[in-house]
Order: sequence, then C-alpha cells, then structure tokens
Amino acid sequence: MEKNRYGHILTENFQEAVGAWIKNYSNNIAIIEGERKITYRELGNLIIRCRKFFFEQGVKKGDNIAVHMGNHSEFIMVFLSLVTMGAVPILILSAQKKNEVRGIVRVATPKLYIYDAAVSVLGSLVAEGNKELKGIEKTIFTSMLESSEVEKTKEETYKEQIVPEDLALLLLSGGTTGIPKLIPRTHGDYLYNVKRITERLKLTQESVFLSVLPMAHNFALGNPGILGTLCSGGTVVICNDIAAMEIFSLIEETKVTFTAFVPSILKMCLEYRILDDGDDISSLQQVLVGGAMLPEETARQVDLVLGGKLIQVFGTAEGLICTNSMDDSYETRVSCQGQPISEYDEIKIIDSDGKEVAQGEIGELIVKGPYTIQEYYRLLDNDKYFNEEGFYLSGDKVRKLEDGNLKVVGRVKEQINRAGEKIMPSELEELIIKHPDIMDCAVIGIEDEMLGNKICVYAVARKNISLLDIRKHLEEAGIAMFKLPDVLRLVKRIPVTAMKKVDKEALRILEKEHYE
Ligand code: J2J
Repeated sequence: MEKNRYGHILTENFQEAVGAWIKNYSNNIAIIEGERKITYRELGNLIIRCRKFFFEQGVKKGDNIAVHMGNHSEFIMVFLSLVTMGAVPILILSAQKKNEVRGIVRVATPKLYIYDAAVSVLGSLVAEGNKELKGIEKTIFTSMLESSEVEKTKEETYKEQIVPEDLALLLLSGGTTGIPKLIPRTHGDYLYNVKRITERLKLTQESVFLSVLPMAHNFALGNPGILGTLCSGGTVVICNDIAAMEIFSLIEETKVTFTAFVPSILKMCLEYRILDDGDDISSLQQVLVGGAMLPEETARQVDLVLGGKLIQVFGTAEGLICTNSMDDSYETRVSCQGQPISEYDEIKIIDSDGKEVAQGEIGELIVKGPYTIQEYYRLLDNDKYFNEEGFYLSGDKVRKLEDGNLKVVGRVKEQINRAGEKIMPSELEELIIKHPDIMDCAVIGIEDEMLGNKICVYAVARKNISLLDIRKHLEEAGIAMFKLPDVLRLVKRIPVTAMKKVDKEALRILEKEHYE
C-alpha cells in the first residue's frame, strides 16, 4: 500500500544515480583528502575497481556487509561500490566498540566485515574466539582494496537490476543505551531524502562540504553531506581529525562553503575562533548544526563568529529531517529547527494518551512519510516504536510554532517529574550555560523517594561554584521555584556518545554507581 502511495516520488536507485553523477560532472573535483584530489571520473574508476574486488569476494546483491571505517576517501569508495552493486552496507561508526559490533553482527549476519586502521575491534573479537563472528565469512582490511588483482572480471557480468524498493543500507539508531537498532533504508527513500535536503539548502557544483562528523552517520552521509554534495557536482573535503585548528585550516585551504557539526563540536570551534581568527574562512556560507539540543545562547554566536549562516537540522536516521531554510530570518534560525524537507511528511504531536495536542503545546513528535521507516530491521519488539497506523514514535518532545516551524525541547524520557511538577532539562541547561563560570552542563532527573525525581545538574565550571550560586543565577533569570536544581555535581567533562552527543545515559549510570 505505502509503496504505491509514494511510488511516484521514490524513483531512484544508486546504480543509476551514481552513474549519472560521474558522467555529468566528470572533470569536477569530487573528493579532497590531504594533498590528494579525486575527480568524478577517477572516482568512477575507483568504484569500478572496488566493485570488481567485492564481486571476486563473492558479494552479491542483497548481501549485508559490515563497514567499520574512519573518515577516509576509502569509506566513500566502499560505500558507493556496495550500494551500486545492490549489496547492503551496515554503517558502523568508527568509535563503536566490541559490544556494539558483536550485537550488530548477531542481528545482521554480514557476509564481510570491512575495516580500516581507525578500528581494530574485530582483531580482538577474533582473538577471543567469539561465537557471534561465525556468521562472517571474511574480514577485509582496506589496504586489500588497493593491492588486489582485479582486472580479470568483466563488470557487465554481475550488473544486477536494482529497483527503488530494494534495501540500500542499514544505518544505526542514535540511542545511547545498549546495542543500536538497525534502520533499513531503501534506494528510493534514501536518494529522495538526499535530494530534498539538497534542494532545501540550494547546493550547486560550487558547493564544498567539509566532512567532520563520522561519515557513517546519517547527518554527514546524506543530509545533505557527502551524497548531497556529490549529486550536485560539488566537492567533499575529508577531515579525519576533529580539532578546531584542523577544521579552520581546511576551510581556508579548500574554500569550504558548508559543514555539519553537532553542538559539542560547534562549541569547540566557536571557542577557538574567538581566541584565534587567523584563518580566512570567508568562503563559509552555511554551518549546519544538529544531532542534539543547541542552546540558543550558542546558536546566536554562529553567524557572527563564523560568518556562515547557522542552519539547524533536526534529523533522525529513521527518516524524518527538519531544517531551516536559507531565506529564514536570523531569529528563526537561532530559535527553531524549521520544517520537514518533504511535503509528504505527515507529522503529529501527541500527548501521553496518544491524542494530538493543541497548537503551540508540547508533545511527542510522531511521523510517517516517504523516507521514514515503518519498522526496524529484524527487531522483535517493533511495536514499541511504531503505532498501528505506521507512525514512527520519535521519543522527541517538540512544539509547533505559529509559523509552522518545529522546535525540539528534549527527549520524552528526559522529562523530570519532581513532586508532580514537570521539568524539561533543556530549559534549565539553556539558562545555566549563561552563567559566566559554567563552561558546559547537562541536567538529569535522579530518583528520589520523596519527590519522585530530583533535579541534578552536571557542570564543568571555570572555578569552584556552589549549588546555591546556580540557584541564585536561575532565580535571577526568573525561573519558577520548583525548577530550581536540588543537586550539583562538578565534573571535568560531560560524557559524549560515539557521535559526540551529550550522553545522558552515561550520566545516569555514573549517578547510580558513584553517588547512590
Ligand atoms: C535536538 N535534538 C536533536 C536537534 C537530532 C541530521 C541531523 C541529526 C541527525 C541525528 C541526523 C536534533 N536538536 N537539532 O540523522 O541526518 C536528536 C533527537 C533525534 C535523535 C536522532 C541527520 N537533531 N536530535 O542526530 O538518528 O533526539 O540522527 O531523535 O543519530 O537525535 O539521532 P540520529
């Protein structure tokens, strides 16, 4: 049913699409990595070579292939080779470790595991004689791709027909607990998603994208990221060292026009730039920021300090993407995450009984649409995440503003219930970060027999600061008494996930292990 409904817009597949990019932009530079510049024509040849190698390894259409690599041009070759032959890459973040890999392998039973020098997880799993790895026939270290003898096979002999409904890739869910869930994205839906956000952000052949975030993540890969840049004939510049100095020098050297950050990386860049504005970053037009709550205080600095326009992206690997538009006013861009990229995205904001909330009220965002999944891959308890009508329950609390833009206020599960009063951590975090002695903070609810939840602030401070100081600061900001924090924990740093998002689950565990 649903396939038919969106059939008229989900028309593409990677085999034809990538072929067209290479043909249309053959002399443009597709990738810059250090001193190396790769044209689209060269990229095309590298993909053919890589595909032949995979074919010789017995890879066929429909095979799952674990890809566990850092930010290097080989990642792009491997990804494009696999999807153009109909094989299905499982994109594992390089920072993911044994436990996660083991869980993913168990569910997806990949035929090959491809890894590079940035990860060495499999080596240690093999050494342990791990049962879960029995399903994997082969492991491939990326240097094998370069040195292989692959000239014999004729490309045409294994060109399988691919249709838009075919599975193209498996992304990992952004959850911070346990084993990530696998997100099945099809050729048609993923390319539609890439195309819509590329149009929204008006990318062209002149676009130069600095890829800082892990390429295996949906944001850097396809929103618009690497694939949006390549489908526009632009250039992807690879950054494999997440350090502000490296980021700014690459922007100057390669005249980067846009990049994508999570808030923690943005903050690092802002702090650096305020101290050292030596690099010429005048080419920068757009700074995309998403993945986690961005305090307005930080958002307001972007245009001023970095010169490019802040574009907020509220995205999910499950599908739905909302983002600001280039023509949105400054006030809009700093205060919300804009609108869905497709007019076919059906969004509802519901209360805890599942009823839609009144305009302007906060509720949980649920969504159905042409590029949003209706089930996770091989998951038994899919019912937990989708309703009977096929809506994906995002677990995010949002508010629809009067102009139709969406504003994310936090995760449903993060809401603190203190003696019946409901508090969203983001409201406190936004205010606490304005305190001159606070460098970073995260608020969580901790269990309390009397109150249900207590409000606990984790903070990185410039100097010794007390709970009383924080409460005073919040009172001066005019906040309700019941929202004043009960506990302050000063820490050296706030823990982050493999995607460098604040890891509240890690804070909850820390709280249990250290303070209970
Ligand atoms: C607050 N929370 C946000 C935002 C995502 C582009 C950008 C991000 C992702 C991503 C992505 C947020 N403000 N601006 O895939 O293509 C939180 C929400 C959401 C979850 C999804 C993309 N943007 N989030 O972050 O699948 O809680 O995708 O449900 O990793 O991140 O995480 P993930």
